[in-house]
Amino acid sequence: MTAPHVTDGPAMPSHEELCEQLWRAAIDCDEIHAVAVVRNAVGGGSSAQVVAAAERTLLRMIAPVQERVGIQWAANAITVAQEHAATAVNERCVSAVADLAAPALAEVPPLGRVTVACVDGEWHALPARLVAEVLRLRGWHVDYLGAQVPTEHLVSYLHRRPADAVLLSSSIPAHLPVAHAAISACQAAGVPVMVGGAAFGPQGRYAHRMRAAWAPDAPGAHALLKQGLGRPTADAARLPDLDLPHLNDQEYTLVRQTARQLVKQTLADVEEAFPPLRSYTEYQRERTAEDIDHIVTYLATSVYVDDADLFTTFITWTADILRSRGVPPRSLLPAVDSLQRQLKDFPRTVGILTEACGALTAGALGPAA
Ligand code: B12
Repeated sequence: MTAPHVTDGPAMPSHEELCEQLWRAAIDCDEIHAVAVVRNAVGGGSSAQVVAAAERTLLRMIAPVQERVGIQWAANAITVAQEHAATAVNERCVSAVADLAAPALAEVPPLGRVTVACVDGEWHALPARLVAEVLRLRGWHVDYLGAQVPTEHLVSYLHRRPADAVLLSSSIPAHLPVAHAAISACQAAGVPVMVGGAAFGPQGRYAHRMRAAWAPDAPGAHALLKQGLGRPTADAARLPDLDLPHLNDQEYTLVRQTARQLVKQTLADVEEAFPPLRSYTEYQRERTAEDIDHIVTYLATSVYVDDADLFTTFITWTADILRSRGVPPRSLLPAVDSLQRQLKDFPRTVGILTEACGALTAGALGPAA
């Protein structure tokens, strides 16, 4: 006679199942269930197991769910309100994971003290918060300052509470000039700087040009911190053109200074070339003006870092966003044409616009254009 098959209750859900459960809870705005899911993912065991599971939950569950929120928003599959709600749920999950792991953190002196902050104007605090929590799990004392920290307040904070390094986060490339100013101000205060987040481009391309250390993620940040970043050199207090000599041509300054006029004229030219705009409601017109304002800001940023890819990526992303919202992406071409005419005396800027125009006509406008 064979023994009956015995199971001890339902099997532990797989990592993929837990991610799916968290996604559902986030999108249903169900904070209680979401916290139960991450509690399940962290589980129990030795202190080392809990700490490792907490890091996995932060980086391989909450972060990908948050990225999925972005993809669904971009595809117009969820609303802005749903995106905000899901982010709030994920923020609560990050806190829950940190609380679950806290008792397991060893009572040993910290590896060092770091400050984590978002650059001025940057609202994307969750990426910085994830970095802060993972560094805590790995033994660092972390002062986490959150979203949009004005540079002068960041520097005065660092004077009052010295840190071995400051870690700056930015998700939106349009904040790169501000990030550059923050990097040199912190270095001038004698504090080594590491940066991260999507704003700094593929492989931290822009970070290196701004003389900041860069890591792709929190484990990478931990590894660099352990190696030591090295104190800033005597020439740390510098004007931006020392790092980016092309700024001497003044194209960035002039595009920034005339931005308001550029937006106004571009809006008028788009209206002329794209008749459907004439019957837009006031609300739709305001959104269009906002889009053109973003186009000019990203153009200026692209000129700042002297990289046409930055603007091309932005304009093709905008084309996708417009298409998923039923607005023909071909409405972007008159805007780019108008800017090319208005800025014809600025060779670097015209080059950037020409490359973007090529990318738009080569396919980004899509079959529905
Ligand atoms: C949530 C969210 C918001 C929330 C943020 C709330 C919050 N508390 O964080 C709100 C509603 C405020 C918001 C606003 C906006 N957002 Co938003 N947002 C997002 C979303 C969906 C998630 C961000 C996130 O948490 N990502 C998850 C983390 C885990 O990923 P991560 O950023 O790569 O971070 C990891 C690494 O980069 C690294 N890292 C990050 N920082 C650092 C720092 C250091 C030192 C190191 C070493 C590493 C490191 O470690 C992190 C963890 O692994 C993203 C989509 C996405 N794919 O990210 C869009 C996204 C970033 N937003 C976008 C946009 C356009 C905006 C707005 C301009 C929208 C608008 N029209 O108003 C505004 C801009 C606000 C501003 N001034 O900053 C776009 C940006 C596109 C672009 N071309 O620039 C995205 C990509 C959405 C999309 N799919 O198109 N947003």
